[in-house]
Amino acid sequence: MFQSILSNIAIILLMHLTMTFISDNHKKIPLFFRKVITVSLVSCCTIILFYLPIHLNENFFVDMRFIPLIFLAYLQGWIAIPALLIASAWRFFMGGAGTVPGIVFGMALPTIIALAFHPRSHLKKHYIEKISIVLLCWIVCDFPIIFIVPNGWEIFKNTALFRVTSFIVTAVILYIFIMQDRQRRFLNSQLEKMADEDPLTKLLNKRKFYEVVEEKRHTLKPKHYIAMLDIDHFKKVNDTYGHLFGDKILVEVANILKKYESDQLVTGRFGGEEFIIYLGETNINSATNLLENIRLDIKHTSFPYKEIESVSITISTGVSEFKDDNILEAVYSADQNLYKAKRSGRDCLVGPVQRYINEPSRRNF
Ligand code: GH3
Ligand code: MG
Repeated sequence: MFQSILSNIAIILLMHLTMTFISDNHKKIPLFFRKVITVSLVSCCTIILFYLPIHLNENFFVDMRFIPLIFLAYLQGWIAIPALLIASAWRFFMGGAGTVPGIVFGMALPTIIALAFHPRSHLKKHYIEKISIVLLCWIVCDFPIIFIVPNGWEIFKNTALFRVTSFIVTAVILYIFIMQDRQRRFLNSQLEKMADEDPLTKLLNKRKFYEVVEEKRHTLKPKHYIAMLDIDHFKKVNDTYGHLFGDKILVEVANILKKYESDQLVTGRFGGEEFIIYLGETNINSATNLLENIRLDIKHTSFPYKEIESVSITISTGVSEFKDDNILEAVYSADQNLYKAKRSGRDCLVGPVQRYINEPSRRNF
């Protein structure tokens, strides 16, 4: 009997390991296929359990078939229904004396109970409630033995403690594994974010920006441009209004840049008050027009300071085109053009065709 229980647990944990692998690779698998794989895994696991019976006496055997189904129903909701239908159909075609009770009490009712509790599954510390669900499922599954099987009360009485213990121990182990896994995935995603994102503006940092651009430049529009944007006289903003207000402006500027993000426009924080943009465009004119829109958008945005004053800033932009060369060379050329923009009075854009635009800013620092 112990061997059978352990083999049931092993199959359930194998299912969990496979699910973990799918979740770890969720970015590579489209959502629809992930759902299909989940349903297939849970129904397969349930079906395999039919073939690993736990004998309660010579003629009567059970298994832990409802565990995969109730976990799926409790944690993921309605997706458990197709898994239940597949497993039920399989059990039906297997035939035998216990077919209907095996489907109704062994799988369908426990799955419905778990589904009813699904909206509460996000409540983390309600352990008593979670154990009660397993207990309730066990009662629904095993109680009918008393009435259906000859000598049922004796069988139920002799096996109740052993059955309930095995269900609860299996459910607790599985739940701990699932929660630990979720925690690990959450921490991994946080780490990934921290490694890729600038913590203040939430734009891509320099390293991730280069990585994304290297991927994009081989797939997108025929021409590729890099723009460096630098806030004019930002030191004076800090000196006048304080660094915290300076930070607020950096965040707001980043939010303006994010509005323009698309498949062919990637933004990042280069460092300090410098931002970097990649554009996949058809020609320099469309790239320049877009960058000019961004420059004017920032220029015409007011940043309220303590509700008593409205501060405006300007930016200077340097643009370069990059072809098959190293991205760092394109960044270098854009930076050179940015210095030209600064030297020619700021609040303007300098590109590969030496286009200068200069307008009086609302407030000059
Ligand atoms: P220019 O028009 O020539 O670019 O003048 P500038 O004052 O903007 O340039 P400068 O290089 O002299 O000064 C940049 C300032 O940006 C100095 C620094 O305090 C500020 N800065 C850099 N990073 C941050 C930041 O994360 N937060 C804040 N508040 N200020 C920053
Ligand atoms: Mg500056």
